Order: sequence, then structure tokens, then C-alpha cells
Amino acid sequence: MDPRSSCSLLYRTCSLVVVLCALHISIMLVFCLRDTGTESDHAHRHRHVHRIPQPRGASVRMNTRIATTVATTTDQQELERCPEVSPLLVGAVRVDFSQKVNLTEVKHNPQLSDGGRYKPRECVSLHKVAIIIPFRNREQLLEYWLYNLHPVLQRQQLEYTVYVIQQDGEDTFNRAKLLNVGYIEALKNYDYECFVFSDVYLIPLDDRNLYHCFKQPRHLAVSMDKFGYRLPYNQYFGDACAMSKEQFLKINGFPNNYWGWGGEDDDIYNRLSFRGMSISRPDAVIGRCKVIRHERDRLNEPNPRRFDQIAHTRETMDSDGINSLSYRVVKIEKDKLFTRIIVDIGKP
Ligand code: BGN
Repeated sequence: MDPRSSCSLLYRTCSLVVVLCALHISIMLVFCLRDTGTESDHAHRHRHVHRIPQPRGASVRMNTRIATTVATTTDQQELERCPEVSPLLVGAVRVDFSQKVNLTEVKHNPQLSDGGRYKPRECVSLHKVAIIIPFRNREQLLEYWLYNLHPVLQRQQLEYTVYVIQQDGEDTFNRAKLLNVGYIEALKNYDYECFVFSDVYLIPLDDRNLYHCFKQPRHLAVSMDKFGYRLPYNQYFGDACAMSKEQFLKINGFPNNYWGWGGEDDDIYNRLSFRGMSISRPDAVIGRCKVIRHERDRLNEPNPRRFDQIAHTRETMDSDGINSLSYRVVKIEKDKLFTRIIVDIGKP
């Protein structure tokens, strides 16, 4: 073969190889760029759906499977703190005690676990509250309370458990001692920072009446229908209040020796004032509450000793309280909406 024509053939073959290589590289580049765009888009959309911040230091070019895992893990571990004011509050709420309530819907809530424990799904609650209800023979009132209060507490974005402390036997009722028992028993379950003590017949009429703790002990039942929507007297601290662990311990808890109706709430008020604390309250509109009508329990007659007892709070409060409490747990039952603790607290 003529050496010139063989040179030209070699030259053409090499040119073809170079063109083919360039074509191959271009096609690869196009596919690469398209894939990168799709992946980061997908990862971004995925993060948006889970509403979590983008993980720090994570590359945008992670593949879809990794993105899902990171998003799910972060979702559980890095849930944001709830805001100071819950966006779920609606203000005034209507209550109706004329018909029997159906608790099915209240129970059908995936965020509620047995024993009446609730944790918001959307954020980490700022308030871990044990709700303590002193109780005996008031099943229907309890149903109304659970029906009305669970939704309110949930809109307030509280992490809470409802404890119903039921006095066993037929001896005279002792509200304050049952509240002390509730404090101790709740702390056996969980490290609560805040305790709300509420009578079972009391229903708030506004969900801005916040069932959590404040810098000062909080009185919640400030504007009740039974008192014409005002305080019966300035020092009134009855029906429902909230106290932090620290506030509660500062007054040695509640008195154990008020058997029967009346006076124990005044004793608690005295304790707070002797320890230099003042009372915090919502205003008279937000603090509106309704009492579910009920008969006075025959085993809760007015305590004849109460006048004398409240005159001596200063001398008795250091030895009568959470430091002198004794009782025996008879039974603990876990309902979907509350934990019932039946206790023997003795007799007068
Ligand atoms: C008060 C009671 C409170 C009760 C309120 C409202 C007493 C102590 C002797 C004066 N105090 O009179 O316990 O919560 O009424 O009903 O009885």
C-alpha cells in the first residue's frame, strides 16, 4: 500500500475515535447533570414534607434513600420546642351538661397513651404537667370533665397525665390529703415539673386559661358561675390551682388534717403567704369557669374544726404536710383517659 494513503486512513480512524469519545462524554455529562437535579429536588421536597430543618453538614447530593432515613430520624430527635403561646387556642368554649357525653372520639387519639398520658405530636411541650383530681363517687362528673378538658389541655400543647385519686372506703372525705397523695404518686411515674390540682366538677370556659405553672402559684378558678363570675373573696384559692414542684415543696405541700368540707384551700393560701409567695391569676374573662351541678356528698359534711385550724396554719404547716403524709395504695387502674389510684388515707 502506498504509504501516503495508509497515513490518511490512520488519520481518519483516529479522528473518528476522538469524535466518538467526545460524543460519549457529552451524553454522560447530560445524564449526570439531570440526575443531580432530580435527587436534590427530591431530597428538598422530602424535607419540606417532614418540616424539619436541613441536617447540618449533609450534602445536597445524597441519594433518595439516605435522605429519607435522615429525615425520619431527625423528625423524632429534633422536634422543635412548642411556642410560648399555642397557635391552637380558640378562646371561649361552649360546654353543655344537659346530655350524657360520648367519650369514643376523645379516646380515639393516637397521641394519647394508656393512663391518660398525652404528648403533642407537633412539637416538644414546654410544660410537663400532672393533673390531679381528688375523687369519690362522681363517675358522671368525671366523664364530663374528661370530655371537656382533654381537648383544652391538648390545644394548650401540654404534655400531661390525668390522675384521679380516689378515696377508698366510707370515711369522711379529705380533699387536701388526696391532693398530696396525687403529687407523690404522679412523681413515681414521671418527673413532672408542674402540678394542677382540680376538682372534678370544674370546667374552664376559655382555653386561654392555661393549666400550667407560672412564676407564682396560679389560681385557675377565678371567675366561677356559682359566685356570679367573680372571686368570692380576694384570698380565695379553691377549686383549681397550679403549682410547680418548687412552690409546692416550699409550703410543705397541703395539710392532711382537714376532714370534711371547707377550710383546706384557705390553709393552702395561708401557707403560700407565710412563705412570701403571691398568687397569679388569669383575668376575669379568660378565667371564667362553670361548675357541673352536683349534690354535696353526705360523707363530706362541713368540717367543724376548720375555723380553728386555719387560725393556726403558721404553727402547723411545717409538721403537717407532704413530710408527714401516710397512706396505702389499694389499686391502680389505667383507663385510656386517666389513671385511677384508689387509696386508703385513714380516717379523722
Ligand atoms: C369558704 C371556705 C372555703 C370554700 C369557700 C367557697 C371556710 C373556712 C372558714 C372561714 N372556707 O368559706 O373552703 O372553698 O368558702 O365555697 O369554710
